[in-house]
Amino acid sequence: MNIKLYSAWYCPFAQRTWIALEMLGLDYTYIEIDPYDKTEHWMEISRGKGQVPVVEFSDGKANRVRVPDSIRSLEFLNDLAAGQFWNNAPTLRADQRYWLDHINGWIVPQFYRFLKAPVGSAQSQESRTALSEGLASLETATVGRGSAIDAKHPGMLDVALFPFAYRMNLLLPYYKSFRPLAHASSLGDWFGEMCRSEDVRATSAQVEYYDDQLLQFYEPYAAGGGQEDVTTIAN
Ligand SMILES: N[C@@H](CCC(=O)N[C@@H](CS)C(=O)NCC(=O)O)C(=O)O
Repeated sequence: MNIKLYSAWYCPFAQRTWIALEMLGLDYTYIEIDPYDKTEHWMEISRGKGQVPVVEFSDGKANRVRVPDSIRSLEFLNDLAAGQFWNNAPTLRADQRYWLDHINGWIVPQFYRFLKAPVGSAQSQESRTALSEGLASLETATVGRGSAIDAKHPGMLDVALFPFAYRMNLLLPYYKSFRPLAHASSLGDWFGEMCRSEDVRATSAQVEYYDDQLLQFYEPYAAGGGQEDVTTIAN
């Protein structure tokens, strides 16, 4: 079995897939790529999407596939390893899916909107409130329940949210003087525990001065630039 992860060290979407590979205990080769450089090779690997992550799989026989997209690759890897990322009960799984859409369609875009908005602007106020409310509803509805956020038994939602929670906690206090994850809260506890996970730490260990490098990478975003499609609200 051969698994390759095409990733970029700074990318939160790719970090989801990377954390999953570690948590599921799969052997893989990490390949660093610049997704913004649309070479013919990269467009072929990414099946025309041009975005990381992409998981490339081959079992050495007839079964091979390239899976672009963070959520689709998480699903694939979880299937491959017969993992426990989804709850087995249909009702709880449906609820997990609901909150996964909430993370992708609301929390993630509001985070980027807030990061990009000029301090003091209407968009800044609006996205800050939307982000805080989005996190609060996730926390109230899911922490401690079988459907969701649980750092002791990480699943789909923990893996999907963590890379963004990490960036929120690092970038927003620095660039926007705002700390969205309160320390004394269930989400704060969840975050602390996820940060201590060996599987999570394995995905930042390769880069020296990781936090400083991330702060530098996101400087253009904090000034209103960077990738645009990440701000699209989907629900
Ligand atoms: N919806 C995609 C988003 C992935 C994404 O936006 N990746 C960024 C890097 S963080 C990328 O590859 N950008 C290159 C581009 O858009 O040209 C996913 O969940 O995997």
